[in-house]
Amino acid sequence: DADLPTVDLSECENEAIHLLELVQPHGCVLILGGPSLTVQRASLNSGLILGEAVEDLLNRPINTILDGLAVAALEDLLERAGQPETVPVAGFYARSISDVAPVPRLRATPHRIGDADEARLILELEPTTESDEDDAEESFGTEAVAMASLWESENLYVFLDQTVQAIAGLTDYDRVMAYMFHPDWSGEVVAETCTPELTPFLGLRYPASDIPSQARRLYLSNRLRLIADVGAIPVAMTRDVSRTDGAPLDLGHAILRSVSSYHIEYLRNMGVGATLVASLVVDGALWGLIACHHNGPKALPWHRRDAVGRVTSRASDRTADILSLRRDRQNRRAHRFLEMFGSRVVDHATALDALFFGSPRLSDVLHCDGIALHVAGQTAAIGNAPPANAMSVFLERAFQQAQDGVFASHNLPNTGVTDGLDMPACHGALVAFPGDTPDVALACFRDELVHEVHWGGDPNKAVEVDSASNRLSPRKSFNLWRQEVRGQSRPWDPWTLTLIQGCATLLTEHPTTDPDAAHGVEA
Ligand code: BLA
Repeated sequence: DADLPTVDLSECENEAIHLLELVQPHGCVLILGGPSLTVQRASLNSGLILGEAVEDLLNRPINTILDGLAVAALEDLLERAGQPETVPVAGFYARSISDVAPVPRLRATPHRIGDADEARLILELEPTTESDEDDAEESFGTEAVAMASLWESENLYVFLDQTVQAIAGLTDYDRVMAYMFHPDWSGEVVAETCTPELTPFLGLRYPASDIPSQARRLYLSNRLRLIADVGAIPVAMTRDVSRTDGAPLDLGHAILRSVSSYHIEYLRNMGVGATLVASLVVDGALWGLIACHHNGPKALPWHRRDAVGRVTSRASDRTADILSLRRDRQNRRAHRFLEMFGSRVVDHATALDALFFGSPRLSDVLHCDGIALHVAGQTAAIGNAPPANAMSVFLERAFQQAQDGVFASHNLPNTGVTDGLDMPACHGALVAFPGDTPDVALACFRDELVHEVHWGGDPNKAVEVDSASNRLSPRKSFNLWRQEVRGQSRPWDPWTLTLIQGCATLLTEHPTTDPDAAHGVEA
C-alpha cells in the first residue's frame, strides 16, 4: 500500500530459479532414465559422496551404484508418468556399492520430471547417519504433540504463535516466524519465536520485491525449501549423456536445489546462516510462509524436515478454517443487520429515517464517519461526507470505477475520483449503485487514519542498483524503519461491500426514497 519508488525489477522477476542447474553441496543429484534407470547426468559432487569418479557414474544402471535401493519402486514411478499421481514413492535408505565410499548410508528421495515420452527421475541422495535414523521415532512423537497443539485456538495470531513454537520445538532453528502476505504481496512477520540474542522481527513489514513473483509461484507447488549453508559454494551438473538438445534441467522440486544468488546475498546481509521455509497455502493461494533462520549452517535431517512440511500443511488447513469462521461470523452479522434494516425500511415513513435513525445504525456497523444517500441530483448526508457541490462529480467518477455496482477505496487521492474536488476530509469511500446509473447511490465515508508501518529496512531502498555493473542487489540494512502513512483510511473488509449493496437495494425498494423528505439532515 505504501507508495514506494519504482526500480525495474524485471532482472529479479525473470530469473529462472528452477533452471539454474546448481545444487547444494551437502547432497548429490543423479538424473536417471531409460529402462534400466541409467545415470544420464550427475551433480559434480556425486563422485565425492559415492566414492567413484563422477565420469564413471554416467551411463551406469543405478543398481550398479547403489544397494538396498527400491529399484522396483523407482521403475514404477517412472512408468506412471502421464498417469494421475496415486501413491508417491517416499524416500528410502540406500548404500553406495563402492567399497571406498566415504559415506556409508544415504537417504534417497526420487521424483519424476518430464512427460510420458521422456520421463526421467531426479534421485537426490543425502548422507545420513544411524543416529539420524534413530531420531526419526522421537521426531514422530514431537510432531504428534505439535499437531495436537494446533487445534487449541480460534484466534489466528494465537494459533500462528502456537505453530511457530511447535516448529521451533521440532527443529531447533534460532528464529522461527510466520510470515503473512498482504494483498500487495508485501509481507509481515505475524508470529515469531527466537533465541534471546536475536533482535525480534515480529511486526515488521517487508516489500513485495523481497520475494519475486516467480518464486511465489514455485512455492505454491514446491511447498518446502531448505538452505543448509548460506556460505556454501553451489555445485554444477555434468553434461547430459542421453541428449544434446541442451534443454535446461528443472530442479524446481528438488530439495537440494541451490537458490538464487540474489536471495543468498539477501540472507548474508541479514546475517543468516541457514534456512528452512515452508508454504502456507490457503484456498489454493500462497497465504504466507513459515520461515526458519539459523545463525550458522544447519541441515535438518529429512524426517524432521518432512515433519515441518506436514505440520505446515495442517497449519494451512487450520488457517483456512479460522479465516472461514471469521468470514462466516462477519457475514452472519451483516445478514442480521440487513434483516433488521429491511424491517426498519418498511416501518419508517421514509428511507432516510430508516437509514439515519434507530439502533444500531449503518454507520456503527460499518465504522464510518459519514453517510450520504443520493437520489436524482439530491443528497442527504450526515457526518463527514463530501459537500453537496462535490457530490455528483464524485459519484459519477466512482461509478466509472465501480465493480459489480460497488466502489471501494481506502486511498481516495490514489484513485483520481476526488481530483479537483473540495472533499479534503474524506479519505476512504464505499459506494453502492443499486441501479445501473450513478443517479442513485448510497455512500459511506471514512476519515484519514494516520498510522505507522514498521519496515524491516528502508523500503525506499529495498533494492539497490550497483552503478558499476548495473546489477540489482538487496538492501544492506534490515533495521527498523518507520513509515508514517497519511492520506488513507481504514480499509473496507469484503463483507462491508456486501452489506452496503444490500442496504442500497432495500432503500431503493422503499416507496419514499426521497431525500427531500429528510428530517433536516441535509448536507
Ligand atoms: C526468495 N526471499 C525469498 C524467500 C524469502 C525471502 C522468505 C524464500 C526463500 C525460501 O523459500 O527458501 C525474503 N526472508 C525474506 C523476508 C524475510 C525473510 C522478507 O526471512 C523476513 C523476515 N530478493 C531481493 C532482491 C531480489 C530478490 C533485490 O531482495 C532480486 C533482485 C530475489 N528472493 C529473490 C529470489 C528468491 C527470493 C530470486 C527465490 C530464491 C529461490 O528459491 O531460488
